[in-house]
Amino acid sequence: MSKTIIISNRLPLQLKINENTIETTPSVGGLATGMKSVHKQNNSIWIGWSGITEEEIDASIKSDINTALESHQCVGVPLTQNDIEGFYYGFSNNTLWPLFHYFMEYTAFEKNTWETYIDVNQKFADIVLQNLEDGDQIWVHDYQLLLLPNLIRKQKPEVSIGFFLHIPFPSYEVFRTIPCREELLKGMLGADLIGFHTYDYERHFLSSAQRILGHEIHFNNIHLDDRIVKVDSFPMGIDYNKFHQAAIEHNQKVKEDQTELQQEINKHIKKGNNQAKLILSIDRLDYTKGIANRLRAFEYFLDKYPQFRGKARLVMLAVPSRSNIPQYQILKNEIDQLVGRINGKFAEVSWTPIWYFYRSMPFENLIDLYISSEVALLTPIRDGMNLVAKEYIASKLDKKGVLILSEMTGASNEMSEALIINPNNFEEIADTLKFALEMPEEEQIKRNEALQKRLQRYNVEKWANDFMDSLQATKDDAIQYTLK
Ligand code: ADQ
Repeated sequence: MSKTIIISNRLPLQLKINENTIETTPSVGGLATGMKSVHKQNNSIWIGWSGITEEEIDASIKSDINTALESHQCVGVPLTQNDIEGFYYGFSNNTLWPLFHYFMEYTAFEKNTWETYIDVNQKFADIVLQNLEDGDQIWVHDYQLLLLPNLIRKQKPEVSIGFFLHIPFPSYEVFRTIPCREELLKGMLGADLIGFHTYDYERHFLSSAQRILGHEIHFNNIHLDDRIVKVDSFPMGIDYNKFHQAAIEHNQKVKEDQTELQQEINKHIKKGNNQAKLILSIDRLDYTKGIANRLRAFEYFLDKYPQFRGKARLVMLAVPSRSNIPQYQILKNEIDQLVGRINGKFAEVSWTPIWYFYRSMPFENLIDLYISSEVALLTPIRDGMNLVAKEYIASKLDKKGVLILSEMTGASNEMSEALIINPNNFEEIADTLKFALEMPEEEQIKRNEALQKRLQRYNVEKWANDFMDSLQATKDDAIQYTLK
């Protein structure tokens, strides 16, 4: 029986080795949750890195690790410390990530990390080829594996390959600056179907393929010498029911069963009419997410509208990420200083303007925060999609709450009922915050009703199925085309 092979940099589970026992826990990220519906089918395997380098694995437990992975339909790609340095921290996150998010000043072009990126993509290809059988479909994910589609295609010309990019694809003028631009495009064009979150990213990619490689484009098809590659947009949804259900369970909890965080929130904030409203922000600590901007805009808001001092509080959760890359350390220091300065400037005995958490929180607490906050303020400078915006809305059972969302996120294209802002315009953010905090409940409900309907319909399962159906259709068309 043919199967689907999902490939991403990381496997959808975390491994923990204690002495001689191996524990696995599922990963929480957007991609892992998103692909669950495809992966849970019996005829699918997931190939990726386990999160533990070869140097960290004792030879005596290697086979136990493989068995543990196998029981979750996973296959590990063995990577060394050197691979991770050059491929993950180096070329993926010090070159592609900043460049694709328009942070050109952070983009390093280094020959050695590029070479490791090629080697590691080849390691992934080798494992895929070892597991590939006739009739299998392949779905490759994200910017760490741009070369993989073509590496597989070269060995297996007939195989069906889909590729999805989770981050923005930049405009041609930005993309053309990278020395290995041709190799990257050729790598991606090994796929039959290339998917992006938005129509804009799709157009940028088509324009680069045309202008850099000189390919002919008809609508969204790229004509290669021997094949046609289809390019399309597939805006990723969320597991709507998971968030909706979690919110129901949250609301059913009696006081004693509530999380400590929820009890604290209740104690400090929800004090009858005199309550301070919560403004929530959640992101990985990343310069693309506009966290420093958000803090400055919040400071400006408290300066411009002093009537909100003591009446509104920013709850900011920043999840540690890539903390051994210098830019991330610099950003962490900047945020620490900003939070300290703003809290020092405005705090009163009974009110601190910002609650700042720098850590990962369990899912239960994420739900506490989504449900308890009157406003979500998400201000990325660039973001492929932004799932937090969708999760916030899905968790609002009573449909009350206001989403303020940056126009630089992919999600803003589908969420026009949210309050859409330019993350660089502090004046606009401050005015929108005031507007959000004063928005009548009927209007909140009306906006969220429309948003929820859409999120429920275009959920992550639909996203994955649409992509797979389109991949199948592309392959069928290609067969027809060759027969003609
Ligand atoms: P990310 O940059 O990681 O994803 P995002 O889309 O917001 O950004 O997804 C983050 C996910 O992590 C959410 O599902 C959220 O619930 C979860 N999460 C955040 N904080 C958490 C915490 N403290 N504990 C547990 N879970 C937490 C990349 C791209 C995005 C794109 C996604 C999916 O950068 O633009 O939307 O992939 O394609």
